Order: sequence, then structure tokens, then C-alpha cells
Amino acid sequence: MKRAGIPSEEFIYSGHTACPGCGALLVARYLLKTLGKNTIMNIPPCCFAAIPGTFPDTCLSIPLLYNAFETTAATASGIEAALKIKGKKEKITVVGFAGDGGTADIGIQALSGAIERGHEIIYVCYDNEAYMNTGMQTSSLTPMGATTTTNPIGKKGGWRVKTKKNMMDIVAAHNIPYAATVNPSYPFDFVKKIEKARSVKGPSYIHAYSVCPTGWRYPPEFGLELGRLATETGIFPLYEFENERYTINYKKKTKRVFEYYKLQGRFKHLTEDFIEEVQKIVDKEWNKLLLKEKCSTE
Ligand SMILES: Cc1ncc(C[n+]2csc(CCOP(=O)(O)OP(=O)(O)O)c2C)c(N)n1
Ligand code: SF4
Repeated sequence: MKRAGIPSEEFIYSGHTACPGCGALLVARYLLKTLGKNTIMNIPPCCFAAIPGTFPDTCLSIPLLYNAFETTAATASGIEAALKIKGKKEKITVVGFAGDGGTADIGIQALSGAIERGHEIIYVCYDNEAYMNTGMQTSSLTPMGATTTTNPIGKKGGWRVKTKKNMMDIVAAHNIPYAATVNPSYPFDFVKKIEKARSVKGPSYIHAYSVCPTGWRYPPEFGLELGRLATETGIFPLYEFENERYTINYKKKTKRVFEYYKLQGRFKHLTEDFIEEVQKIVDKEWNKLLLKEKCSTE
């Protein structure tokens, strides 16, 4: 059953161990609400491996398999292949669910292989922009200007000066049948994209914006507002890559990077000039995305 377009059944019960305002939990909640009970999930070491609690006291009501850090996509591929061999008639969705470290750094080879082989899996990267479970170390998806425990602020700087690796470009380069960005601050868009991913014949990749009040250092009640700002600044655009075509789902880029950065402690050391540099990069990436959409529809 759906209430206002959002499936009403819950698959995550109370009793989880996430921090208040954790985005990973919200991403998993909308994901499982949409996919329903015929879902098997596998996860590597990450915050979400700890969040459901340990068997038999887990708060997830679907089967969950733990895998080694680098093997999320390989494990999901194996589950999908095993279900095929068993000849299961009902549709069972297999989801590999990993953080940005487990996806963009350590698990990227397994992800590439699974897409190449064409397994019918949904791979979800919940992107909280650092290795949070082990105390906020920099990953290749940590944004420009952020301080982490491996990019500590010193007299001569120290914070991250590189931009984020673009995972959507990387999976698009594999010509994946379906890839999309989602943000829990836009739940209708989120649910629509997960429904689409489930219906795809072959692999899908979902890149999920995932706030982390503990690591990003802001009050937990601002999570949804921060999510809206991420999309309205163009820092986290909502778009899809489907059958070689790009579609931008939200085009109101009305806010400035400064408005998003000033709310978070991880950026508080930055000067206005540095943030202006980030603004230029965000604008350039946004214009590139508009061009990708234009070129792929011509
Ligand atoms: C091979 C291996 N290396 C390191 C670890 C330690 N470890 C456990 S969770 C974790 C952080 C995972 O970060 P990420 O994938 O970004 O997910 P998050 O914790 O942010 O949710 C690390 C480094 C491990 N379990 N296995
Ligand atoms: S550290 Fe961040 S990602 Fe991990 S449980 Fe806490 S809020 Fe969630």
C-alpha cells in the first residue's frame, strides 16, 4: 500500500544503533519500503553494517548477508546467480549496499566486474563522503575543502583540496542500463528511481546522498534541509543515465555553495575565496551535466 505515493510498509524497525539524523538509515528505509519483502541485501564493513544490530536482534526484516569490504558487487552477483540456478519463480531483488569508501575506493573493481557481466542487481552507494565507521577518514568522495581525520587542519592548510570522483561518470562509461542519483530530501523522486531500478533487466547503480551529522558536524535536525540545499546548489544534482541518455530531474539551481558549506563544521576553516573556487567548479560540473543531457537527447 502507498500513502501519498510512498509505500507505507516498513522493513526497518526501531532499535537500530544509528546516530540521530543518520542519512544512511533514511536511504535504506526508503530503499526497502520501495523494494518490499522479496529483497536480499548484502553489505560490507561500514556504518550500515553496525546499524541493524547483531543477529538475532537485528532491526531489519529482510535477509541480510555480510561480505568482505571489497566484495559487495561480487557477493550480490553470486546471490543473483545462485537464485537463478535455484530456479526461483518469484522476483527477488538483490541489493548490494555500501558506503562511499566501500564503493569508490576499495570495491570499485568488483563493481566494474558486476556491471560488465550484466548481473541483475541493484548496487546502492550511500555517500556520506568519508570512511565514517572508523572515524571519518578521507575517501575519494570526500568533497573539496572538507577536513577529516586524515586531512586535519594545520598551519599550512591540510584539508582536502581535490574534487570528488564522479561515480556516475564511471558507471556510465560501462554503459550500464540504469544509473541514478537519489536524495532522501526528495522522497518521491527517490521512490520512482528505485522502482525503475528494480524493473531493469541487468545491473543498476544508485548513488545516494547520505547526510552524516556526526562526521559533517551540524545539528542532526538539519539533515533534510541540508539535503535540499545540496541539490539546490547543484552540489548533488538529481539525474538519471538510462539507455545512454542523461535526464536531469531537478533543474532549480538557485542556491550558492556558501549557503551549504556554512552550515557544516567540516568546512568552517574555509575562506570566502576558497568557497568561491568550489562554486566555480560546481557551476562548471552543472554546465557539463546540462550539455550531457542536451547531447544525449539530440
Ligand atoms: C579490508 C578491510 N579494511 C578495513 C576495514 C576497516 N573498516 C571497517 S568499516 C570501515 C569504513 C567504511 O567506510 P565507508 O565504506 O565509506 O562506509 P561508512 O562507514 O562511511 O558508512 C573500515 C575502513 C575492514 N573491515 N576491512
Ligand atoms: S557516523 Fe554518520 S553515517 Fe555513521 S551512523 Fe553516525 S550519522 Fe550515520
